[in-house]
Amino acid sequence: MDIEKIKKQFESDMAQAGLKDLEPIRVNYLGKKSEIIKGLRSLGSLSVEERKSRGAKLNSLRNYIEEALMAKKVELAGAKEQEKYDLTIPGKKFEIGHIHPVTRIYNELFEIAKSMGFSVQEGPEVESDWYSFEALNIPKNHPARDFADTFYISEEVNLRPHTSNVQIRYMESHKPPIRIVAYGRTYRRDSDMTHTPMFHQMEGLLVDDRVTFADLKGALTVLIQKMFGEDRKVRFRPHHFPFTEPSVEMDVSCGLCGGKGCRSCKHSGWLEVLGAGSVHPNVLKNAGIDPKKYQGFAFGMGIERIAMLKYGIDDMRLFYDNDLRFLEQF
Ligand code: 2NM
Repeated sequence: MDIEKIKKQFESDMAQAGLKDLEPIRVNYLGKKSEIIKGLRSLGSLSVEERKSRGAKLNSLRNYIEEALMAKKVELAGAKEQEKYDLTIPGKKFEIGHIHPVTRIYNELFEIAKSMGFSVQEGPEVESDWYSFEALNIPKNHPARDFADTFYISEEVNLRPHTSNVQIRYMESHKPPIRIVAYGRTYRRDSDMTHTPMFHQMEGLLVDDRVTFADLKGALTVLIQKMFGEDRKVRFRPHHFPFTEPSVEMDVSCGLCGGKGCRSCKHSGWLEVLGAGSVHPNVLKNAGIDPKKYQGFAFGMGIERIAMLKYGIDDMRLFYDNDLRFLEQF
């Protein structure tokens, strides 16, 4: 048996081999009946000298063939993989999540409120008639209590229509001075361009023993100018809420036209941002605080509404469609 001849023959077989040919080649050269294996088996019949030199040559050829087969297999399999994929196609963008615009507004408001000494509080979304209405000085015949406006679980239990329940509960369990903002989901039976049945609020409450309407105006001016920009003007218009007296609505000057009037501000130059007022004595009393000793101011705002003004969004329902083309813009 000529070892060099076997090697040459192997190399020429390998040169034309495809993936399917490798196993027959292996059997042919390294199988039980192959020259090499038979040669290795019959070493015992040789002299010690011959056995050493022939054994070494046969083993080295066997190793060479094994390695060559392995290398060829990797090479051919790799080529086959490449046929399956078009490596010139550009990579896909890796999509990562976004902070929802409502969460972004909340985070900004919380930071501002905390910097002004307010702590952030939350409370139940399913609430009793007392905390949603009665304690807030909202009379039984008030339109807000109508079945058409509020989601009722029963006559006594509702989905809170505002977060004011949190302020009442907080006043019950804490003595003044009180400085809190309440936040969370609220529910009203409304659905159009500017209302969704579930929406978010942040309400603030300050109670102490020498609180005036000037404190309300000063604090809310700081809050809104930090939120929208120091260059924006603010104004307060008289309003009515059952839980505050006197009550106001607060406007910020339109950022698009600078107050001159445009489509965005309905040609008034102003955008409504929140409602506020001095806490009604009945509300303080209902929450266990003596209205002769203490006064306070409170305010409330809709988060989606603030986000719409800040980002120029015209349809509130977009916040809850979960369309990534919308959400990705924030
Ligand atoms: C508003 C407007 C004015 C308000 C009042 C209270 C409480 F509980 F202290 F009485 N919380 N929030 C309030 C006052 C909310 O939203 C437009």
